[in-house]
Amino acid sequence: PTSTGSVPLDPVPTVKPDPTEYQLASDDGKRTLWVVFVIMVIASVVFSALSWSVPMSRRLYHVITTMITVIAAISYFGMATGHGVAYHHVQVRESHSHVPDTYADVYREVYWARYVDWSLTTPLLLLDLCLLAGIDGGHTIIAIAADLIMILTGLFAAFGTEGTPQKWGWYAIACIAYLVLVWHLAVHGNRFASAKGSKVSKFFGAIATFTLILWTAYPIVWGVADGSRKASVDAEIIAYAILDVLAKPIFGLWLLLTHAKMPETNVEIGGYWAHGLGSEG
Ligand code: RET
Repeated sequence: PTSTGSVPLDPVPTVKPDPTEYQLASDDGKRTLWVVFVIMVIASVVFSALSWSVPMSRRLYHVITTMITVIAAISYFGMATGHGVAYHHVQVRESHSHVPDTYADVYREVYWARYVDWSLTTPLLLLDLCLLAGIDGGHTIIAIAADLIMILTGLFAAFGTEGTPQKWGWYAIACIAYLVLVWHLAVHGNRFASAKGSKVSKFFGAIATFTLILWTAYPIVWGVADGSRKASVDAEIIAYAILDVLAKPIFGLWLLLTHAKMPETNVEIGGYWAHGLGSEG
């Protein structure tokens, strides 16, 4: 029987590592990456089409939300064509019944393109939510800063060396940053959204809850796949694919369609920023 686990720092294994093995995406994983690429392209086209009939003064959510799916499409194109992936050395312990444990030299595909995507798209998703609730600039910037710390330290965790404090240390720091973000969104979001009236407040409560549930699934998938390596690379690709489609195209569609029929959600920005030269409405 074999089991996987992290390598203890001490004692150093005396048994020679087994020959090199790889944990790679199969055709299922690669096909999934292509499917999500196509979904993100379609979502980008739909979101920009939805913005055509909307005057610039009410188009801010469309612009931000289209950027989110465009960035995701670019990232998925990269991953589907084999870019944005590194082979990270992960030693896997193999226990045997009568002989000492051996340590297989395993290299696993880690898609760092995700973190580039997330570092750009999660601040934009937060911006959508902060604008919806009407959260002030200071609290919005804190939430976005915590979000950036979460994604960057999550990237460091993904490339942390097993058996050292690196991996789970960075993961813990990322989780603390996530809690800061959740705190800002929940506490300040509800406070500001109530000031915008019961309609906006109810909608914000629903879409923010949807977001928090989805976002909390990411560190869980990470823990099972990148952290303890219990999930295959394919399973990881498929899990993130489902979450990404819900967190970007579905989230975006919900936001834009609700915005269209609920004028109270509009972001009150005056002057040139909102109205341009005035000719677009
Ligand atoms: C990591 C690992 C470290 C701990 C935490 C994480 C959280 C990631 C999140 C990602 C959200 C991504 C979204 C993508 C858009 O489609 C980096 C996985 C807390 C919350 C919403």
